Amino acid sequence: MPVHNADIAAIFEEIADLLEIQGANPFRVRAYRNAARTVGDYGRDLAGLIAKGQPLPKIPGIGDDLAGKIHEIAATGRCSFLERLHRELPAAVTELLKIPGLGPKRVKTLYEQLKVQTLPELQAAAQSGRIRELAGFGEKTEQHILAAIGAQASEARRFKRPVAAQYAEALAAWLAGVAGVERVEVAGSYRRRRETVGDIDILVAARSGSPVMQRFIGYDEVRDVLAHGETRASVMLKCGLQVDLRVVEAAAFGAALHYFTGSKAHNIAIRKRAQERGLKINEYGVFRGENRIAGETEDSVFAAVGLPWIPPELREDQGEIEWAMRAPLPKLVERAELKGDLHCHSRASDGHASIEAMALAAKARGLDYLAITDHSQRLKIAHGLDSGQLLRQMAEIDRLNEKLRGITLLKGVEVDILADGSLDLPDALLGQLDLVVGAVHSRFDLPPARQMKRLLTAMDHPHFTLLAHPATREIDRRPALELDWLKLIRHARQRGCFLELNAQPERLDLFDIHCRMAKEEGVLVAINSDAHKEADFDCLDYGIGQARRGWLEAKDVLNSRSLAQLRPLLRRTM
Ligand code: DGT
Ligand code: CA
Ligand code: CA
Repeated sequence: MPVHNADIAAIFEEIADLLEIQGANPFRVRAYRNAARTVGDYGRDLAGLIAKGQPLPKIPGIGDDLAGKIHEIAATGRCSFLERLHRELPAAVTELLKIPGLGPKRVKTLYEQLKVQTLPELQAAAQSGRIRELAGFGEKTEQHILAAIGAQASEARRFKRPVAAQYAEALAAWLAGVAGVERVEVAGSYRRRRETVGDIDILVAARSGSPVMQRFIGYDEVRDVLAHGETRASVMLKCGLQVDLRVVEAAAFGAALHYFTGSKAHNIAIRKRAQERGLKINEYGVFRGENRIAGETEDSVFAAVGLPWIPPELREDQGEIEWAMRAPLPKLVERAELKGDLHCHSRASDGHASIEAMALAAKARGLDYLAITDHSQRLKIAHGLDSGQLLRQMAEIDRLNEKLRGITLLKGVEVDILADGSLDLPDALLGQLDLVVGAVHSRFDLPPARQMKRLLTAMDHPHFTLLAHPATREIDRRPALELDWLKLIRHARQRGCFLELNAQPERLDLFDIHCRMAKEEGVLVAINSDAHKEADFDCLDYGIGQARRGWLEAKDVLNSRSLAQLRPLLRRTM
């Protein structure tokens, strides 16, 4: 079995989790987490290089010790250090980490104080009310745990966008090359740009006799063929992702694309409209009696039921059909409309590149401005900057701005919002920056009312500009804060602050519904990469997908403004 970078990354991530449960030094834990990310995102196949006898390239954050482990994993598929950790801890403990809201710290407490090692033991402990007694847990957490165990049992695993994209795009490109194939489109939740997908749905238009079905089930990454007929098949890939394929004739492609794009709720609402007009609609077309009156394009399908084409991101039966009947649909924001990025890190805190390198990477991706927002001092684990370091960085940015052409750097900081809502750097200093990005990185467990107060107090600060990743959720890892969103958004408007849509694919925070709420309340959203290295600017595209699901247009997006338009918006007047 070949070892992929993702396999190495998964081993490092597991080591970090187990070390944290053991209470190891946080810097050591962080080193493994960073290494997991770096290796996972690394473009070239490391095991392949090693197999060819080539030396490992110099990778930031990968020292001799980690390089040695990469060699071992590449050669054997195993890591003796991880195996040692496994011997020191019961195997099932890592299962507990899969419950959203249970990080290594809490798992450690559960394991040490309640001897909880498995999911059934966790469920029993929650049901008998023993978990709420533990320091830092409470009744709410206990209920969350029970709900999460229930949800996990009922819902199969979902995949985040980068993994889904990697497999879907490669497979679609491969199918496009098969003889007789006229069109290929990835449909389903992937096309609707949901933040995670349950499976991949691929639609192909092919001439009769095309070997596309055979080629699909023979694809290199296929582990099992789950079902296989003339026009449809389902396979399980080696990575655990299921792919459904439908093959149709070109004359039905639009109808099939609409049907398999979904969502199911949207489809049902459209079918009802068709029935009201005496029409029948299915994946083969729109029919009046026996006559197919539409089906070759999606446009024709919508037109047959009296609607304009609706972008896939809106097809959730969340009012898009009613809206389209009354008024033009929003012209959803596109990646090319972003003029800058207001949140990124450099080597000065936990980023991997110099400020100049980040600036050049942003420029190469068509951005006109970039705010450098390294962490503040409280976040020691990310080497947060103190006042002196930030002042020196501001001087460095001035020097770079004189030299750089075609991109302007803005001086910022990602300042920690402390538990009482105060900010982690002195006012006088924050006032000298172009923008202050505030973020919660600790005390996710505060009671909801105190958490709200914390955020509102932070926004009251005269220099506060932008609330980063407002819900603080990480998909599969940390649940969203329980916030009164309308109140938060209205407070932002009143204070002249903005909300971030963090484009990191494991965050995608704001949620789509809160983007839409911000738009309705007139609060601009900044779609930011939170880049920690040059390649991370490509994440902006995930943010665009989420923004489009939230009905955002360029006018609703702070960083679609030119630098000249942006500057006065960043200057707080209240
Ligand atoms: P996922 O895979 O859970 O992320 O979500 P989807 O939306 O990709 O769902 P999936 O893969 O089960 O089905 C793909 C599309 O096929 C779905 O969005 C709409 C359509 N579809 C599936 N089942 C039904 C159904 O029972 N009725 C209708 N009208 N459409 C359906
Ligand atoms: Ca799907
Ligand atoms: Ca499917």
